[in-house]
Amino acid sequence: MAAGPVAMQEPVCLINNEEGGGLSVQQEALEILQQIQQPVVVVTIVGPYRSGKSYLMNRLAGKETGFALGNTVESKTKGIWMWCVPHPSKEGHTLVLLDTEGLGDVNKGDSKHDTKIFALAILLSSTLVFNSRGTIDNKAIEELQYVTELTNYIKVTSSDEGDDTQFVRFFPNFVWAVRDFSLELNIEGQEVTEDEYLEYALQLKPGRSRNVVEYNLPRECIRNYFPSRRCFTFPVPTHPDNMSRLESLNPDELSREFLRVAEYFCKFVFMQSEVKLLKDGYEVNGKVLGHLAKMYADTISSGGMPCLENAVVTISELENKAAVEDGTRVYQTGMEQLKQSFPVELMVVSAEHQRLYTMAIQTFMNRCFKDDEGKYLNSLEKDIDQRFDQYLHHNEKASKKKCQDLLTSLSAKMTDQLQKGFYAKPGGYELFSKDIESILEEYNNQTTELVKAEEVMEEFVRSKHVEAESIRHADMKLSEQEKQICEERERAFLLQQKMEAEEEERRKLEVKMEADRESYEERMKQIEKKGEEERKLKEKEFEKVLESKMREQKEMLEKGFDMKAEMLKQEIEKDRRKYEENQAVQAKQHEQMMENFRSERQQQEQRHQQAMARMQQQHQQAIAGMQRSHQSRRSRSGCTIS
Ligand SMILES: Nc1nc2c(ncn2[C@@H]2O[C@H](COP(=O)(O)OP(=O)(O)OP(=O)(O)O)[C@@H](O)[C@H]2O)c(=O)[nH]1
Ligand SMILES: [Mg+2]
Repeated sequence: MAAGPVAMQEPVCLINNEEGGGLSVQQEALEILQQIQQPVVVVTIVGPYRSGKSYLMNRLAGKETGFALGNTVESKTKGIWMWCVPHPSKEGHTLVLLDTEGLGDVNKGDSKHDTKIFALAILLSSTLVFNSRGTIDNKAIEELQYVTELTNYIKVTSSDEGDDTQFVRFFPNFVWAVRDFSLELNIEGQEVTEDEYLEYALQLKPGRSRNVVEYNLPRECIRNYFPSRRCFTFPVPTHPDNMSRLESLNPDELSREFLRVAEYFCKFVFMQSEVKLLKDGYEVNGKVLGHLAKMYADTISSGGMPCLENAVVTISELENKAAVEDGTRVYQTGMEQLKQSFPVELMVVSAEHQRLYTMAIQTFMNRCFKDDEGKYLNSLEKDIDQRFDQYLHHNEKASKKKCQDLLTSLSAKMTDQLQKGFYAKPGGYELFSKDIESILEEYNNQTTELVKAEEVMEEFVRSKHVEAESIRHADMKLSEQEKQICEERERAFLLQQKMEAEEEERRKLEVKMEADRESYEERMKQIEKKGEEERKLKEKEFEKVLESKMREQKEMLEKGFDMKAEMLKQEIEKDRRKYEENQAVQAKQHEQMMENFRSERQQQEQRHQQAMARMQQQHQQAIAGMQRSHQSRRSRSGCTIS
């Protein structure tokens, strides 16, 4: 499972207000987010200043204190503060709580700043809590006027400035927390739920007068942008005398009803808040949230408009690069461990390569997204392939050294005897041959399955050939014919050894070919799986939007807003067309990527076949050459050895 959240004892500032109106992301917060590999659920609270936001966030964090509260009329929280805690009910997830600066503080005198904070809150969260006091009346909704300005602060694609029809795809779920609520939930004599109360407050008025348009605008924005809306009404938490020391009160000093609603609210937020998603449904982890915060804050601060699609592209590049590094690390760490025990059998290297390759590709796939052309996967493939070759080479080197050392030690006595001329006597050739034989027998026993064993043995036998020849030549015990028989035997043995060494090379190539074939199959399997997952994510995102828009359209139709319903109908049709076009493009791109991998594989296979054919040809030429020289010597000497 991904690394857990950083144990944060208290919140830190994520986005700071700079002098001159800028907003800057704080390094300390980014470093914390960097370490969070888990998917994040981001809950942000916004709302008028001095409305109890920080207090409610502390309850979500399960603590009495944390986000600083102010007891004067002056606004307390500045910028955006962050607290990352382990998610209380979703194992393996981190809950990121963002507390924001209060909106509407007249002393600030800069309503644009408020809209920027509001836009950032929306861009970063998966659940947005709007916190206000009293009731949801027109004044409260006017306090949410920032929603009407979001088209100036957020765009979905680089070309659609001012188009808000796609906001619903990316916007968080919306929760309205009404504090110090003292009314009865009763509308026109009917008891209603809190959610019905909210929906009632968001109803549109018929007509086209300026007043009606102004009245409807924020309501329409809320209805159209936020796919899900919920409401919680909190009573006053305690006696007014206690209010200034709310943080230090015991539970029995708090109103029971307040505690009940607070608990219900927290439970809802924990259970229903989803993981923050990027466009096309990719899950955001702490690291990506950090990138997003930096990108969005920098853009907004410099007067630009964050573009969600561009952000996804930038982040996918960063993440895909990191995914390649993750994959490489998994492979390399494992292979380095095996390297400790080099030399090992070729099959052991190959099996470990295969196991780690699969793990590396899986690791890559878990993190990568929008690698539509397979560019990053390809680079991981190439990197692993190169490393595999290097490890094979290291193993061969170690193996060769082991074989050489073994032969040196096994032949030490013989070398000594050679130097002392021990074999320079009648019958010396037989003694020499026997010694060589027993050295080779022992060598074979100890090097079964070691790579390069045959090659090293061939080198050894070849190196002793000159000495064998002079001992044979000088051996008075041998007749001329016997000498010739011995020479033929030596040559046959050398030929045999050369063939063994070549066979060893061929086996190596075969193992590599098999490894490449398995890797290819694994890769294709994983690409198919990833493609299917990505398709499903997009489908889910589209269905969510569709459901939200259809619900709205139905309501508009029922309430007699025919024109709005018709507009929504057209919007839905346009969305569907776009979605289908997009899916078709995606499918084509996916097929193209598969095709590229298939053709690369064919080329690789061809290269292997050619190498194999070359080897076989060289092998046959070597045999033919040996046979020719064998025959010519036979005809010259009249030797009868067959
Ligand atoms: N009446 C009332 N007061 C509350 C409630 N919750 C907190 N307070 C008090 O209101 C004051 C402000 O609370 P904060 O949580 O700091 O409010 P805030 O919205 O974060 O304020 P800013 O950061 O300045 O925007 C503190 O004295 C709290 O004790 C509540 O539900 N009702
Ligand atoms: Mg506050």
